[in-house]
Amino acid sequence: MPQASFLFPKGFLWGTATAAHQVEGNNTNNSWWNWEQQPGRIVHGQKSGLACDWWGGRWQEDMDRAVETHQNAHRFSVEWSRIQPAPDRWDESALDMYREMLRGMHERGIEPMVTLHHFSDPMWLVEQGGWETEKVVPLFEAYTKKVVEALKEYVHLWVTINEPNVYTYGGYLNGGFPPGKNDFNLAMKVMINLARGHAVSYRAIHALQPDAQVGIALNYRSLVPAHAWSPLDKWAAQTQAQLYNNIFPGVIKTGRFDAIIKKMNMPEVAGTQDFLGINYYTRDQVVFHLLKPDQLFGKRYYREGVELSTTGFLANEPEGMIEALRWGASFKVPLMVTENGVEDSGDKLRPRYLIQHVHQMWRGVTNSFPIKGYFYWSLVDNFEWERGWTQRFGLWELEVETQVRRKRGTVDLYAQICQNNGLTHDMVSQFAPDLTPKLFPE
Ligand code: IFM
Repeated sequence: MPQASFLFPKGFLWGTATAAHQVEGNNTNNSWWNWEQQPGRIVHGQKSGLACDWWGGRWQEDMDRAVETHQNAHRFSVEWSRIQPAPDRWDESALDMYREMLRGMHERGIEPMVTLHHFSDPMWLVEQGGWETEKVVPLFEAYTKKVVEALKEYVHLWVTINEPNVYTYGGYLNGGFPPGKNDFNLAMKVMINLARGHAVSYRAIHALQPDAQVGIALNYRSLVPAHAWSPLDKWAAQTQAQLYNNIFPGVIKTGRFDAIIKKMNMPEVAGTQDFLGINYYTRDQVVFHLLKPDQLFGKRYYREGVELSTTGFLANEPEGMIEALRWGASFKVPLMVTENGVEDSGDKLRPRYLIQHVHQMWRGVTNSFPIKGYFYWSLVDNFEWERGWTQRFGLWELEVETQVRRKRGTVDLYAQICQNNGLTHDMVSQFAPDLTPKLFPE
């Protein structure tokens, strides 16, 4: 059926996502900049440096790229350490800069989605214990109020906290993120404070802007038992899913914090999401591993024979996308795919990956899952945390030293998807012909 296409509902948001520390450059006053200065923390000792130089103004040319390719939305984050450089000081000029960026997006017809916390913390907060103590909660509330008062004129969609699970386990279990600790009990304390922080932030936003839509962006990992016949692998996969995927959206829906070996009631955080943002990238096989609490009692690996990204960081597992959306739909709020993408410097896998994931998302729409938008990660190559510049997620390639951008082939595909509000037979035959018989069987 060559004329068939996979179309999305009218008003669907198609955009890309970025984060302040990864694109702005010279964020010298936060936990990640500090981490980058420590030997051995980042692959090859790489540093964020100028990043994509958005703070120097290059956000404008990148937003031109976004709009020229028919994107109608962009998700980005604001940097707490810029807005509040010291506990007793707000920097109005930083807020002015974000207002300018937001105006620039609106002028281009791009709907912004703003994330308040995307991994980086001000150093003054780190020095007070960061998210390890409950003191952070009113501080995050005050920061939220300051930002929302300044930006609400331009913003309707807010993400309070990006990937609270990755932040917690990266910083407090596997140690790749600052502060590089390995302590399950402390990790749970941090997750609980993140939930409290989210809830006060949610309420502060609504008090200032009653019609705002507020959610989190959760990193959803598809976790399947390595051996379907093994009850232990099944248990390990379920345990990991509970600890990794379910705790956070669960507690902010029901008020019940359930980390299996640490449970508590938190009624004050219940019912604090208007939408659920899902960051979906990949799927793991899980094999039981009792002596590895730091790996959440399961060893994870990619299925044999699966297509891998350039550095082997991600496996192309599009079926995990519909699984993530089905899971998301169980929370009974609208869904946004707040991130999805692949590191692929040669742009070999990206077109297939994009087509297959958008196709799975369309299956979600036809299942009546309330999916409202899709944000490809990312617009341009940017600083990929502890993996530095070794992983290239951008639609545009970035030459870091010169700041030159080069368009990758997938740009034209994504532009067509955004313009047509979906995938067509022609796009698939042009960009991933081997998928045509699978997606469009005769
Ligand atoms: O770059 C990150 C982003 O900051 C959070 N989600 C995953 C992306 C790719 O690793």
